[in-house]
Amino acid sequence: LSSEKYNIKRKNYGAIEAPDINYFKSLLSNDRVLTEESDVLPFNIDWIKNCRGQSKVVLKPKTTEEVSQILSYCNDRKLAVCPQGGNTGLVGGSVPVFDEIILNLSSMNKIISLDEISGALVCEAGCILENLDNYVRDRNLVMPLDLGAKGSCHIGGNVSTNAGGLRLLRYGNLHGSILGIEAVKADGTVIDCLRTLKKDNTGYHLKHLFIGSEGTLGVVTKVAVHCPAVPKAVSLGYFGVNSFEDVLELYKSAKESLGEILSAFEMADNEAISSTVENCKVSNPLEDYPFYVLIETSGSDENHDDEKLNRFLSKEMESGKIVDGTITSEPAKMKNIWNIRESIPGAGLLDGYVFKYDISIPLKNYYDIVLLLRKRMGNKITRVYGYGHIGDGNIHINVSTPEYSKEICDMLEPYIFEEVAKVKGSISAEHGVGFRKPQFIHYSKDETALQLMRELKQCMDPNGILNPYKVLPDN
Ligand code: FAD
Ligand code: 2HG
Ligand code: ZN
Repeated sequence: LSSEKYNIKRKNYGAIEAPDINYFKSLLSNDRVLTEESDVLPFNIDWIKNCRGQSKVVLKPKTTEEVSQILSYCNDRKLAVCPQGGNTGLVGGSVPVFDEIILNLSSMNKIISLDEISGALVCEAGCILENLDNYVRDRNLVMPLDLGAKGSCHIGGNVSTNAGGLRLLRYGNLHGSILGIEAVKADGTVIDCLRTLKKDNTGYHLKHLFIGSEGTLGVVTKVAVHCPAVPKAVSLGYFGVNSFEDVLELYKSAKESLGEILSAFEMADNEAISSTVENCKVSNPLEDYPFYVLIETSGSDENHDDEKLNRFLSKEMESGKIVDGTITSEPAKMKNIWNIRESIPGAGLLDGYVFKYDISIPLKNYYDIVLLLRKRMGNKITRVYGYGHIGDGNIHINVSTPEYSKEICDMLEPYIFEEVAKVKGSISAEHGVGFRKPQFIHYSKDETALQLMRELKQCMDPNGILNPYKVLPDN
């Protein structure tokens, strides 16, 4: 698929020429300037194969200084740039639309320091989340976020999208966990906000500008993250539930009964799990139920935590809200259960094509859109299913089809966003706006807020070279 289907025009940026490539080669070693079509291709295509750019060059800087020099040069030449981390983003933000230069951060992957007492980790933006988690776990700490893409996504990408994930319920969002950021502005200026302090009210909280701005305000080059202590006792419950009302009741009850040890509360409907079992060849330890709930506890006292979880289970089996289930503290078994949950995003791709929606919605309306869509789409699509982070009021709705179809897309959009706007939800809870959603951002953002966003963009990147066509709608 190409960006042509969106019917947008290339803006008036410079076009890459041979002297530009020579300049980049003089700055970086030859192997960090990719220009062969086959080498560049994977960097042009996003994870869900929805967006495909036509970039001719990938640059892989190793240092902040190199990023600064590249941006300063691009800004002078008015060459557009697409910052890219692990390219796992789900809204087309990480790949170019036309011929933007791909600035891939994967070679900036060094860990700089870890304060084992405070838990402050400082590293380069291109570190892979899972590598960081393994590193800090060896030192009795954990990363404060976890997501299915952990094996590929970068911490810089996580920060730039303000990624949520599976344990936001426990650790909060990245605005709380990111202690400091170093970023490079479009003109090459290095902004040094790389402190490791928990508290710092000296003026405007500039680091937050880079959290969730999806590469449109600057390139994140280093981050300082607060890592909590590794929980000594972790248990996972995986339950079959008969109705969505029961899922909500269970959430309320879990908060009351499990309190401070509750670390994840996820749900998936029957079709989310059955399509994953079918397409990804994973096995489901439970029979068929309308809904599945995954509850994780993380605490410091195994006996105390187990007792709490078992008490919760007995109570809710008696009440009938949990119909069937399994609880385990064995790492291998917990991994298998998480693997079912984390495989859901990829399952729809194996049906052919998948339309993905990521919405925040009041819990009482949480599942309504799935039902509305099933009715609306009938047998025009392969399946519609809902799953996600109940604890954060964030549902993912995936609609799979044999292949991309404009007709189906037009039936889904803006319909879904209109439904979300009716209940004052968000049309993008945790994945961002990227290339896929700027034209719909107004369903969740007021014009005054959009105007301030434009002013900020103008101030930080007056030539508009950073990730054009993304996040901000055209006027
Ligand atoms: P990319 O995809 O490369 O880029 C994402 C955006 O950030 C782009 O706009 C890009 O321009 C910008 N960017 C990247 N790096 C930088 C940088 N250093 N400086 C400036 N801008 C930059 N997301 C969630 O929130 N929660 C989930 O639970 C979750 N689960 C996922 C599961 C799977 C299987 C997959 C494929 C994706 C999932 N995602 C999830 C989405 C995605 O993984 C996250 O958005 C992730 O944070 C993106 O990181 P990345 O390094 O791959 O960034
Ligand atoms: C998840 O929670 C991710 O698994 C991905 O945010 C959701 O692919 C999706 O729709
Ligand atoms: Zn998610």
